[in-house]
Amino acid sequence: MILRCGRYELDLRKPEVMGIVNVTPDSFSDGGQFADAAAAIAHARRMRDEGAAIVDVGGESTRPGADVVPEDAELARVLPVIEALARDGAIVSVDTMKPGVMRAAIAAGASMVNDVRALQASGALEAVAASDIAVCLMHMQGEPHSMQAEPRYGDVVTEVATFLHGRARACEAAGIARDRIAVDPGFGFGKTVAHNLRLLRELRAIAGFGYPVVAGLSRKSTLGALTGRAPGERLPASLAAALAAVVNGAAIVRVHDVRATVDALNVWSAIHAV
Ligand code: 9MG
Repeated sequence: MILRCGRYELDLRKPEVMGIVNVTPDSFSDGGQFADAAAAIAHARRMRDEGAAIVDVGGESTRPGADVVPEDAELARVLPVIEALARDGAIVSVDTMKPGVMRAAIAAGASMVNDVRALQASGALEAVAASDIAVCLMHMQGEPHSMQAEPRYGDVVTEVATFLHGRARACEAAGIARDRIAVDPGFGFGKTVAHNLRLLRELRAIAGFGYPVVAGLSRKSTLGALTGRAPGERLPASLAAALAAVVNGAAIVRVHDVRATVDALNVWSAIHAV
């Protein structure tokens, strides 16, 4: 399977890693905007050296309770980072929900949009359709500030799969070719531990539609609930979750710890090489 990301083609016959680059004040704290950008660029370059195929640059946290960031502030955070990494020749994804940020990021060299709202904001679909870049459509129930209050589903797997399939079809109808689309069940976005575990166990129901599946479980609170560990101590749990996702059909895993994840996936790929 190939994912077309602008001038790049990502070969997904083997699972790949998307490295998380948060350019938010709590991430590279805090020598001011330039120092934050420089630290984020250095961090992303290290991730590429460690084997990340994609670096996902975000300037607004989607964690429950995180502050909403105005568009100009988000642009000031992410654009210098995207420009520098795109100049390096990296496949840069922009993690944003805002069509204005999508358009500016694409102009700055981003090759993918990662949208936790699956391009449902007014103008988002058009922003991506007007380009040749890839999109990751993620499922979220509710809004970031309240989504973990009381998530409810009739059948979580069917509802998430139906939503993602519908959004992918809407993208295709708007002119985004099938080989530019990836989908993501959105672990932790309006989901209990039980919902997340069921989605992970039955990920094939989503992979079966034929779009590459992105899975993001790295350091998430479900892993904290299962292990009792703080976020910085969740590497073993994150590796187990990434491997479980790949075994069940994920093509890309979105992670903080690139080197360890690449090692784990290389072992898995060697076992499964024909
Ligand atoms: C931005 N963001 C946070 N968690 C995520 C996940 O699981 N998937 C994607 N695509 N983006 C995420």
